[in-house]
Amino acid sequence: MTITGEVGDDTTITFDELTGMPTERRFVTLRCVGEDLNGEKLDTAVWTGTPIKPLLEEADPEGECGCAMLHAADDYFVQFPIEALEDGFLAWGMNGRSLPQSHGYPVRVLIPGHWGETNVKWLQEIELLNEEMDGYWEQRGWHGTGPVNTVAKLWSDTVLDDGTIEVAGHAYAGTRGIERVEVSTDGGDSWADAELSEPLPGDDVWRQWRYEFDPDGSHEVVVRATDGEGELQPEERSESFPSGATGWVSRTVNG
Ligand SMILES: Nc1nc2c(c(=O)[nH]1)N[C@H]1C(S)=C(S)[C@@H](COP(=O)(O)O)O[C@H]1N2
Ligand SMILES: [Mo]
Repeated sequence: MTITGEVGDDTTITFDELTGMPTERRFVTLRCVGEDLNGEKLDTAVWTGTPIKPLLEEADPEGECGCAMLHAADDYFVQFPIEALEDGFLAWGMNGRSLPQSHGYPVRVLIPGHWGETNVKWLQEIELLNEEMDGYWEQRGWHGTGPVNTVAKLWSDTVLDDGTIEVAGHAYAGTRGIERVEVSTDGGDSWADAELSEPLPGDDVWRQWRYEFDPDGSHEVVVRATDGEGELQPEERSESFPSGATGWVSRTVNG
């Protein structure tokens, strides 16, 4: 891969050089801006790689916009602030194995807390720019380079042996983290706290939640998260286009 454009020094880094750099393992969650509110384009892996910052510092960015365009082997490109890139990670391993082809082999970028599209797979070039330009999805009207929206997903409802119902899912708010998940079993009139999993180590990870209740006929179950800054997930519904779905997930559950 190369670091080019508005830099003091054009830099080329080979795969051997990259994997010889100080190695870290990080849990990181990714979420696609284009997914439905309760969609499943949200998942977590433990990635092996190295921080981008030392490489950037060596290249010595000089551009005026404070922004960079990342280019990939499939002609994909995305642009966002160097500030976000600096916190990024170059990954060549995933879940203890080499990075699968479909997830970006030989190397991909992971940008903490930003939408999936910034996490460039099959990375070839980091180009420092003088002025902002649209990336592949931004040319098509999306606004998917910034921080993710907060979401609590309702991914399972199970009737337990004693007739109790367990509802469960994942909640994610990027680097803001998840502080609380609340569940309503009466369409949003009253709320109770869900049980949360221990946070995974890492600054950009989801959390699992679960909640049990005794059913009484049909229930409109609604779920909402509060992020680590104390901000409640907004109730107002919007489609994923252009800047990610919003609203509270709800589902009818019968006892
Ligand atoms: N090179 C390249 N990187 C890419 C993309 C792509 O099409 N090409 N898609 C992006 C989008 S939109 C998302 S949501 C994530 C998905 O990552 P995953 O395939 O590892 O789940 O990769 C991002 N990186
Ligand atoms: Mo995406």
